[in-house]
Amino acid sequence: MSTVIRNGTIVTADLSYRADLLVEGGRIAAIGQGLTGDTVLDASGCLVMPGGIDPHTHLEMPFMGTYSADDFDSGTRAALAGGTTMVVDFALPSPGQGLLDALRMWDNKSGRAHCDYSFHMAITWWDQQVFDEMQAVVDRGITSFKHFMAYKGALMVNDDELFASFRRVGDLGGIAMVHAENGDVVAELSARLLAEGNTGPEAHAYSRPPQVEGEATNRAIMVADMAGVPLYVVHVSCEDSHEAIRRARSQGKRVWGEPLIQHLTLDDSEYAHPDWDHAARRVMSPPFRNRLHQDSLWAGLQSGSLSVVATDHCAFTTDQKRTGMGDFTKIPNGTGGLEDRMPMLWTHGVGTGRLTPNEFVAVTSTNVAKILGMYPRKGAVLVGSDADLVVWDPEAEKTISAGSQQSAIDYNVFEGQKVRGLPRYVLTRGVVAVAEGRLDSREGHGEFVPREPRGTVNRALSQWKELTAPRPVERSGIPATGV
Ligand code: DUC
Ligand code: ZN
Ligand code: ZN
Ligand code: ZN
Repeated sequence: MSTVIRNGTIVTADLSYRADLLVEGGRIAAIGQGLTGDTVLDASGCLVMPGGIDPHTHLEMPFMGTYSADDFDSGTRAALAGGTTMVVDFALPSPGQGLLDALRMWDNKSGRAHCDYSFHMAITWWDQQVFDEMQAVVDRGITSFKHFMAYKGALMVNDDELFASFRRVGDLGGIAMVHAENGDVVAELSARLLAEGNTGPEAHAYSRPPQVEGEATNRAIMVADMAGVPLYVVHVSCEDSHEAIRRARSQGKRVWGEPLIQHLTLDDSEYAHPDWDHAARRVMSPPFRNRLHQDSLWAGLQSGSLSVVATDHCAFTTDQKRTGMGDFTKIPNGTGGLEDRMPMLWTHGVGTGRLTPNEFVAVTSTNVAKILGMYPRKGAVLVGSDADLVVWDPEAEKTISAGSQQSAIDYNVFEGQKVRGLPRYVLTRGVVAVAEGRLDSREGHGEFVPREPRGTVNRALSQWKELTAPRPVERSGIPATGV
């Protein structure tokens, strides 16, 4: 069984050119002119791109007393429907739970996936067992480790744990990831706001100003530099953290920033909405910011100081959100976006001239695959790469609505938004999952994608620092200590 995609323009992170594409055995078998195959997909007027990779999802995750409502079934259906052919989800041990135990839970849940997937491992507590199990996690092909600097009393790790874990990740050749918000300050501001009678969803945003994110991002960068580990900062929402990332990158540090489609296109006026449900449905951490911060994020994508666009898809129903009525700190944090990331970024990025189609491919797919160690199996249109492809119709339009979405929740934060640019066909390892814009995918088709460690060469720590690392000095009576 072979498939030919004919009459399209192939668009990669580097190039755009007219060619047909032959898919066989789940992979790209040939790229050229006049190719033939058993099935022909017509890509006239369309762009043939690597399928999107969402580097940041939370499917069926236990969180804030409940579970995120989209699982690997509805979540990966949503992904495919929107042109995303792979998700990287977070295996999240509850504090005290072993990493491999958590991984078994995620292995079970992910059996329902309609598209390929990988995992990051979260480090939510620290002891010798965690240290030891990290090796086995890397051996499984999970090479990125996420740390929460917020959610005090639950998932948050302190600086000593952060430093110890970062060093371990660096030694294993992996990359460290952070949710960068100062959890101590957030807890303090939240308590004060509640005491003053600010119980509504808008107080969630007041409790997490840009400064808490800028401070934590800068701290994580410095700790990563001292630990000698590359750093990936998830959901960069504001200039304060973007500025820290820009500076680090200009110093040669291996630091990447990931804005979300929500922060790029929605702003903090959502929390002033008179309808409690409307505002609570948009409660996520970090919260939406004002337009100046949005401009900073777009500028980062344009200049390359920010590397990828994700969703942090962590969807909760209105009923779940309502458990936080009367106390904003109990509103489950999270929003959806998996189905909408690609069309929204195309509409607001390429459609406005902020991004070229090639840059769109880079930030939605290729850069993700490169940073996370799965390029060119994923994120590429090359002979031998997995045939995870989207045939993109730049003229197709729709209005986003919860009524027609794959996600299991009862609303959509982008409700009513018109998008221009949608998938006509989506292929997951060669199998057509969307045809003529209609989803027809199979539960259980998705496979786990192991990823390569980066190795210990491209560390955040600059080479000159390693070469000139201070040696212990022997002086009489003073014990020698190294750095
Ligand atoms: N932020 C959210 O909004 N939800 C899930 C976890 C997170 O960090
Ligand atoms: Zn987070
Ligand atoms: Zn509303
Ligand atoms: Zn997240």
